[in-house]
Amino acid sequence: MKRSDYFIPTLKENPKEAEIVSHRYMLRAGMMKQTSAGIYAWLPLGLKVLKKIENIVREEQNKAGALEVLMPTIQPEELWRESGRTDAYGKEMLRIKDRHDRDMLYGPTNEEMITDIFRSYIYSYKELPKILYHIQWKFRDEVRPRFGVMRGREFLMKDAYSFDLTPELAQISYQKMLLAYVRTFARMGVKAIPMQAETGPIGGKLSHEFILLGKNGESKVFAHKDWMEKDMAAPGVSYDDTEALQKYCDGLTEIYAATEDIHDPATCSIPAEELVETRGIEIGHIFYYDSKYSDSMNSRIQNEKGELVPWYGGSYGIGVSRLVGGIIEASHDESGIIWPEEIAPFDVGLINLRVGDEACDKACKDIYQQLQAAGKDVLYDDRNSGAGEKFADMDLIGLPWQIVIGPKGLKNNVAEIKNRKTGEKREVALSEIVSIF
Ligand code: P5A
Repeated sequence: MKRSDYFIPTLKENPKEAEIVSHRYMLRAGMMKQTSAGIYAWLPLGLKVLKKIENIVREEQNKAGALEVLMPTIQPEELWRESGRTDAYGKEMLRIKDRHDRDMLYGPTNEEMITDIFRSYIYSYKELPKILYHIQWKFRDEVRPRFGVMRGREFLMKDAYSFDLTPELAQISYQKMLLAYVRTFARMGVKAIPMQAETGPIGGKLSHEFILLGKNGESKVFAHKDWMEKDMAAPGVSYDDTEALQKYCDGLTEIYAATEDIHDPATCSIPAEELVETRGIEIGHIFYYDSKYSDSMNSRIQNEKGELVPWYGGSYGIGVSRLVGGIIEASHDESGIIWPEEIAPFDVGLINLRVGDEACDKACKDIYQQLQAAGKDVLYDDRNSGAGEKFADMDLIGLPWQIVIGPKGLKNNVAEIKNRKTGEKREVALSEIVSIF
């Protein structure tokens, strides 16, 4: 993509309303624009990152055996009357009346709707287990939307729902999602710790929050001091091997963190001297809610004996839009964002230091075309502006690699290559550039 054809409205000044670094950088890098408090329009660069995150979430859900559906954002309130949750979200729930005066709402979550879908079609234990998920916008009229996409009113969530015949089988679905989450976040280049948590308005018996540790986190947490070194992704464990899955989940307790509210660090399974206090951002939350929605919404299935029995379920959320901000919180420096490779909006940035100079233009065009032919997504800064501005913009946008082409280097047939994360720069012969990436 040529920068001159693209749309990245970068800002030089720090926007006043942005209190934390991710919000500042998202606005300054022209990734999104606020349209109402806590509601954002995603601009091309921001949308690219959002889609990359969404796709990793989707691929890992599919690998764990979850099936994708797409439910609407607008729901009939009737379903919530059945579950008895009409008031569970209080003023956070945005209620709407349609032209026939029917009570509708913009969904803050989808337990009721998925239960209604399930009970309409699935009657026998033979069709279980099932995990259904979707990636859809939610609305919660937060009292204090803040920190940009981190606490929005409209936000993108991946929410999955599991259905099993017994509580024991439901545990396996829960464990599958737990492992899928660890793998999902590892692919995004961030480490999130599963931490036992309260179930809140979702209800139920067991829940884990996935906490991305960082100094701007909303809640205070305690984690094992070696949390960064502990490998959690469990490469050998298969989703079909229930024994290995169980063992894996049991093993995780050694790095569980605890929040101030829920666990007194003194009661945590980790000895006090091995705990460190830090802050965290909740990027995912999983719940086991037993037969709560099966019972309240009168949804029954047949067991092996032909009896009508409840099913046991859980729900599993990931804050997809929150992750964009969360990852920036975890990966940035004073010049801007440092995207982990898998979610970077482009693979490489190409800077032409002297637009209009025949040799520079030609070398850039050649490298741009060669990289594209090799399947790389390149952002080519071909604007006729100063070198300082181009460097600053490229650092702010945070692509993993930069290639800089200028008249000096071209005399020796070389370009400068910079790694955004390490800052390391080196000269590379023009003919070798493509083979590096
Ligand atoms: C789990 C899936 C649920 O709603 N029902 C379906 C369950 N859980 S949750 O913890 O309330 O939300 C799941 C994740 O969504 C993100 N999130 C938000 N992101 C941005 N702005 C918000 N206002 C917001 N509220 C929740 C979080 O990442 C949370 O873990």
